[in-house]
Amino acid sequence: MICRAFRRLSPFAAALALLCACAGGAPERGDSPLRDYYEIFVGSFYDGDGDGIGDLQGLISKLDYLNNPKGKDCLGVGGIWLMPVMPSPTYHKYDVTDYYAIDPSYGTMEDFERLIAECDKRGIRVIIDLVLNHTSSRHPWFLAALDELRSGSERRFADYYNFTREPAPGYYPAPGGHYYEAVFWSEMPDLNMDNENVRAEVARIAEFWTGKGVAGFRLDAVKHVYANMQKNIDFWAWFAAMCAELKEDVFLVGEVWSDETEVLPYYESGIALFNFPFSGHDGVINRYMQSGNGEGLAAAFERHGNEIRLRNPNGVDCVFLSNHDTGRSAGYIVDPDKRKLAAAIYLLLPGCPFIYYGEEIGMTGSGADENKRAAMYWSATESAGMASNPPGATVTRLPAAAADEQLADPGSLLGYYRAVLALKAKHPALYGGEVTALPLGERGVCAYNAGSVSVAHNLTGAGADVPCGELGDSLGGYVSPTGEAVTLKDGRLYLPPYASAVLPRS
Ligand SMILES: [Ca+2]
Repeated sequence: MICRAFRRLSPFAAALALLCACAGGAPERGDSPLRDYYEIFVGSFYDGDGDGIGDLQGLISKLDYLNNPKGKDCLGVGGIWLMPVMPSPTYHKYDVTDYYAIDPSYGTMEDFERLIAECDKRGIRVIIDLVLNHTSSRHPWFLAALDELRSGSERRFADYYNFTREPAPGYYPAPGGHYYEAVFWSEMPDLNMDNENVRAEVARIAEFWTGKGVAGFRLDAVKHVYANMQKNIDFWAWFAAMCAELKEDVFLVGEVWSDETEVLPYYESGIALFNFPFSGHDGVINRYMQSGNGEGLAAAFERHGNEIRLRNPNGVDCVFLSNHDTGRSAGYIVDPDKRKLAAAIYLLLPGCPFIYYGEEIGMTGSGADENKRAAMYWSATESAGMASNPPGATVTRLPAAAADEQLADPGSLLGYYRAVLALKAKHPALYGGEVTALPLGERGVCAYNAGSVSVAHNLTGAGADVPCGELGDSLGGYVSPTGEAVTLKDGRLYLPPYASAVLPRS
């Protein structure tokens, strides 16, 4: 198993190794597929044409907020993940009716091409959501399949899906005494990936979008393609190898919404995985942060990284606090200083962190999914461009200040995100480093080495004074929620409450 994993390096890791070899050192962020990503629900982000639904034109007009060539008044991310943009009957679009088009409410393919070009100018890579486990029940393939079953004609599209003659859990009635598999919902019939024609369709879809200039894909429902884990891993290994042929440094990140024992094996496929076990209210980051156990957190980082590398030496950890299914962290982290600390903790962790839109300004949203996908709160005074909430959204507690106000305030949560990302950009080794915990004899301090740099966070509300021997002997920058300075003097590092520091190692 492990031998096979070593042969099967992730495609972008192979490209990264090449970059390192050419440059003779750590890769610059400008070339590396490893970067900070920002997850966007297009329908709630920014409305460019005034119909209340966010769209691609609107997103383009807000790209300078995400990153701009001058680095002025922007968050400073290097990549975006667009939740599904293909035509779909639902507001969330996780059930596709056409894999080769843009949903009309979001715009046109020309808008998408312009988005890619505008992102290129800003050094932003675009990955899009790819929903391959199932289609919409209104997809022409499924409609044709039902026709075939109804008429008893030769099966072509009926073999694109999983039809049986016996009822079973997760199966729904179809014509001619058949039942079809739909794991999530009756309107999301599961595709039959054992059918070579379906795999050929999948390959064509990947080729189409990489041809449009996307940097890669966020892969939906990774563990649901087959009921068997090994068959899933083999499928995604096939998919990753196929995509690497299309684009050498393609970035693929999969959703396995589960605990560590189920997430980690998928690294053998070569794709990156979202770090669900570290996310959310009950996740590793929040639990250790709330209990002030910095040493425990550093040990957890080291252990998780080691577990990933056992499956794939170049596996990439995609850590996050929240996503469109889980509710943002401001809903469970109340203390404003701890919100800032949480930001520093996940953004400075090696790999590719993902920021869910609105997380950076402290938006919340809980309960129904629609609440978690509410309109981005751009301004309290300027309503132009702000989208309507998705139909069905009920309660949305907005942050104390809107994005425009926070952009002008370095002391805001957004100001802190910008400072952390700017600090990280100065130390590109942080994107690819291997975490080694550095216990300093102070329980509240999370300290680790990541290649040629070290990171130290103070998880407590009291200042921490620690020996810096193992960390490094110079200060590469810091962030501090209280504004009090981090200092390094006479071999001791002083970290104010909830502050974080980066130290290059000579
Ligand atoms: Ca619109």
